[in-house]
Amino acid sequence: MSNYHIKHLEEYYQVYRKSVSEPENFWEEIAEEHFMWRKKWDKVLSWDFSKPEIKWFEGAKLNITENCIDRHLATRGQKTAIIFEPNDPKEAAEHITYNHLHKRVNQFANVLKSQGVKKGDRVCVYLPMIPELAISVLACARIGAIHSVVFAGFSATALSTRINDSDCKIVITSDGSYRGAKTIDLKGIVDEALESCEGVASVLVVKRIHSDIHMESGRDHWLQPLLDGASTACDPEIMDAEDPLFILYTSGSTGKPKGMVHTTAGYMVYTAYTFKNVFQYKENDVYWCTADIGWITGHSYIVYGPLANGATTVMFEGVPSYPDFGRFWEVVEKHKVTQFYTAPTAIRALAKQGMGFVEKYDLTSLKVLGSVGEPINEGAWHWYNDNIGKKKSPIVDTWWQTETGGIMITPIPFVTPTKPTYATLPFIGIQPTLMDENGKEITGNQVEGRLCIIFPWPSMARTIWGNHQRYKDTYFSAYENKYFTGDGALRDEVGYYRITGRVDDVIIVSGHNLGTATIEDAVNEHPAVAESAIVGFPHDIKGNALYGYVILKDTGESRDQNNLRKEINQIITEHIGPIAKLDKIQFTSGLPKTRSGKIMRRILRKIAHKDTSNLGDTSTLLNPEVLKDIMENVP
Ligand code: 6R9
Repeated sequence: MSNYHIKHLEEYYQVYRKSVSEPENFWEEIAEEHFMWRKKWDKVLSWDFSKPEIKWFEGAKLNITENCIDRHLATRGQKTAIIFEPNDPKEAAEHITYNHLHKRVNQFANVLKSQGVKKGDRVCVYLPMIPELAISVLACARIGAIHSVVFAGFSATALSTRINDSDCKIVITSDGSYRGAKTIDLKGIVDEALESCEGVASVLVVKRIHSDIHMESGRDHWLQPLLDGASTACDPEIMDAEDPLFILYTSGSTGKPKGMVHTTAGYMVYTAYTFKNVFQYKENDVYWCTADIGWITGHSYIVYGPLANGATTVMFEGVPSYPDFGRFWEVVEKHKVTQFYTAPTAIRALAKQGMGFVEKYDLTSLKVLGSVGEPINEGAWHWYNDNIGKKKSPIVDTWWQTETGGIMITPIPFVTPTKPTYATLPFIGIQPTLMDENGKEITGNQVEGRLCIIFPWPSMARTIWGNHQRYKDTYFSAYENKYFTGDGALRDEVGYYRITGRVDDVIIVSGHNLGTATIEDAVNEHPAVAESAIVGFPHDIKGNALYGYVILKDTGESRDQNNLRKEINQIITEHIGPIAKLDKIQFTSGLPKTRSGKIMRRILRKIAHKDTSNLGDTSTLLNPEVLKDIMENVP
């Protein structure tokens, strides 16, 4: 029996039992046999959820890029590590071997060093899905700098907030990006962001779209000439197991994004191990995850997990709809993709286009299909299973979070029998539980509650950058000695989990986490707005869309509501990005509030869901009269 590669259900249960009854021994064996260490650990695990403090493999020394690149060179040097598929299908794909990757990462690492970047410094990466994105991330890890990748769809304000929060000293960007038929002026966004970032001394610019951009002298440098002059050798910085590897921001219930901090050894071990099993990865497979490296899915399952296994991972620059809705399937055929991992929102959008775009392509290479980012509805699950997987490629509905670093609840393909809309069973080493609203654990099956995890796993985030108290308050204070996920879930009669969605003020739109508070802050910036409340409502393709209730300032003059709607969405685009635009905006005279002044979102949500037959308890409302006004004026 191999604990590293699980091949049938009995083995899963056996390994699972071991992983929870003797977790230290279990993870020690995995770490020992499958990774390269400069020095082994003194202690496998120490933890205290009340502080909270979690340490895995303390005392160990390693560099994650040695595990993701160097150790493969002897046997897989000529093997393709990354296939880059450009936005435009007419542009040739690029195959980067492990040998090449090694050289390019080292050169980039040397460029970073020449710019004064040292171990522990924060580096902001704001790039489209081009090879330099993966390479810059690995180059940071090579020299022990902490990368903070900001998704290149975020606005200048969102970018500057993130740069300043973690004091990045350097930004890596490009002259622009391709997105379907459009180009985006990324460098212009960086320039605007840097007007409010004093700590950034240099900007490295990748040439991608060859546009004529402003280069600030003394600050901005074209990357290529620097790379050309850099050595292809760079000794890896030897890191402690618990040294931070990266910061990645995620939305929270209050306005400011949370910089989740992931550390080195545990993250490496868990992402590699989950990748191997959840995708049943075999040596000559071609694995494709359609996420952007700007999100955790891209960090763990485009870069680190696949490369730690010596896999071939596809990086796709484009969008599913360009040049037409067959693009994903064309890429599957072209590169003979074996594992395909995407989000329900993409599946729904493609399903809507009909089978014409699917039937044109040969999808017989596919073995495993994955889903991530939001609950997958039954219709999308079946469409994916019937038409893409042809009922022979199991769907792994993988539940996890930026905070968890790796996949937590998931079927193992060909091992766990799947069930539509269910993420099924906890992965090896993961101990979930359901809690009720009064803090009591819900035992037994066929129950529903709030999803918590009762024991540490290697890839959990260790803190929020610069705000450990917020880490504790957000994740470890709702239930004593438990990590609270923010999600609701039900457990069926055989113990399978189904994630029902967020139970806090985070809304998942097209698989992206958006905090209502951040959007409200943006809306309130409009000079005519007095107050606002944002809730989610169901949407065919996006899963959820955003509904804004807006109170206007009483200025005595009348204003064109459609113009106001446009202006409000424009402000949201500037502050956060187009993904946070409101689908519906209702102007109202008031918002339902409790006596303590809290907006009763539960009621606003029901109205947005057009479910007004029973609004629940409204007796604690300070101003019940506003409900009538709101319900009568639903747009
Ligand atoms: C990996 C990722 C995390 C939130 C999470 C949950 C939702 C993710 C899901 C899912 C149902 C799944 N979520 N996967 N809900 N089924 N398979 O998406 O991380 O961006 O931090 O989002 O996404 O609500 O709490 P992140």
